[in-house]
Amino acid sequence: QLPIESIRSLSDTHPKPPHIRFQYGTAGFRTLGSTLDSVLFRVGVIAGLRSKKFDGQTIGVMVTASHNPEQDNGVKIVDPRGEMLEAAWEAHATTLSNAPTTNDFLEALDALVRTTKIDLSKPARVVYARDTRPSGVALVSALEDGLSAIGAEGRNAGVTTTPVLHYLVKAINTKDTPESYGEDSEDGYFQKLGSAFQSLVSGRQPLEPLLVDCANGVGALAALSLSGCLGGSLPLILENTAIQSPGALNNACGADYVKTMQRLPPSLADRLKPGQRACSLDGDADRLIYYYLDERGIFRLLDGDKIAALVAAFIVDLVKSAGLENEVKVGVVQTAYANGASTKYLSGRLPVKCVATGVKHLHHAAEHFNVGVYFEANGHGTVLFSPATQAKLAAHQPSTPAQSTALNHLMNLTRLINQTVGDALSDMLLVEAVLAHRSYTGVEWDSLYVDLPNRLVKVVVQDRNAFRTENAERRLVSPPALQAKIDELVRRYDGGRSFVRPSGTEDVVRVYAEAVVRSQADELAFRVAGLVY
Ligand code: 16G
Ligand code: ZN
Repeated sequence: QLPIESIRSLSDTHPKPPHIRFQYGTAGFRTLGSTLDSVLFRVGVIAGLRSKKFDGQTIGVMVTASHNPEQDNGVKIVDPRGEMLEAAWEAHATTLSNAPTTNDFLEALDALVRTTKIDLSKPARVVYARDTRPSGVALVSALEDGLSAIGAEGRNAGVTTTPVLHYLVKAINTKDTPESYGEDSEDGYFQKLGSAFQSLVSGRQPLEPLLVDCANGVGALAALSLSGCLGGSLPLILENTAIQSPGALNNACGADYVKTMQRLPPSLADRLKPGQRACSLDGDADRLIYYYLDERGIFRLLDGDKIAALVAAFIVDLVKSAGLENEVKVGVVQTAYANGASTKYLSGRLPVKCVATGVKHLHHAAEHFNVGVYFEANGHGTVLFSPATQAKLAAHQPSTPAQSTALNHLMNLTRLINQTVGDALSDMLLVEAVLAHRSYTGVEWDSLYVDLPNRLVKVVVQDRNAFRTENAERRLVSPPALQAKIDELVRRYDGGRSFVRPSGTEDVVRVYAEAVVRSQADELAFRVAGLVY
């Protein structure tokens, strides 16, 4: 039986605001922080039920709105293996969050318990965390009310990054098993990353200091803890660490700013010396974008596509050096936003798959490779080593010292890389390890291929749901005839490519265009936008 009375009395203190429709989208619930109280309460109850469904395994809840402005907030649920919530439950979460009254909520809960056959006598455990947003404090206490309403045992992981929370979920659920993922604490995680990194770079030329733009968010705290676990192997210069300054979060800084504006955060202007590497995290430290200034002081972007190219080529080489090239196949997953030049570079070397936008699509596609490298152009991504591949690495008998070294590096990569979800800080160490091995500066990394100029514009339309896509969002099926007009335009541009898709996080339609020449990419984007409008 559901604890109806305890849910009822607590739910009444977290009423759903009328006239707002919530949706569990690509990145969970996300909107103005001040409207989310009832959602957090209900997510607490849902997470408790989800845990019961998994026989008391721990479920995660992360309170964050990532790169969004400071006044926004959001929440997402993490499944027992540290992965994003299963799609069917996204729909349940949406339904439950929109029940107008406590009675409706109770009825919907009852229906959920029956249709998904939840055994209510099972225990429930939930670990939760938040980013540095001021609205997070009250939202966490609404979440805690939800947990106590359903009788779930809560563990507060405090203020930390999204990927740390994902890690914790997996570490807690594998604790004391042969698959143990590591110590279930933030410190345990950073120690694990730090020791894997130090093994990977030992004996190499020491790395030049790296400038890290922390977006004035939780990444500042995490990067500080991490740097304490690197044993001086990588000096970090932390910038934009003002987590207490109202309005500073993600404001004119951070990975999303750098990628969309294609420019340096103004706060770094006097900080970055030509040739020096820098990177930006986003507000919950799951996105990473690199950049540098060339010798003329011109800003050069090294985005998720460049990270994928750098990392995939490195892993392919290690696999070959370890004598495993016939047994371990490396593949790459991208989205339509991947720069055409990156797709060309990669597909000449290994299998490349294109999927719809959103981490869960990339993650699932990457699971089909022995080693799946996935990065969105915006800097979200990681590398997955399949369980069979990890077993193969562990069992492989190298026949030369060179094979043994390469094998060791691969094993350290499996420890360095967060297998649950992309982590800006783990990805940063991965990039730095590869640069150290290749003796690359930003310039050499950048020259793997030359980005095609591109432009992203958003268009406010009457109804973005009228825009439906196929072929991994690369073509529109509706509105009718629009795709034919886009094709007709694209044909007129040298190296032209353009596509239109509805945003999953904002009430807009996005238009992407690229071409061989900057002015042509801009023109194509604006002309396609004109067709959409
Ligand atoms: C969300 C997704 C991100 C995607 C972005 C696209 C997750 C955790 N995050 O932030 O991967 O790139 O949405 O936004 O899946 P859009 O649909 O508004 O273009
Ligand atoms: Zn993020």
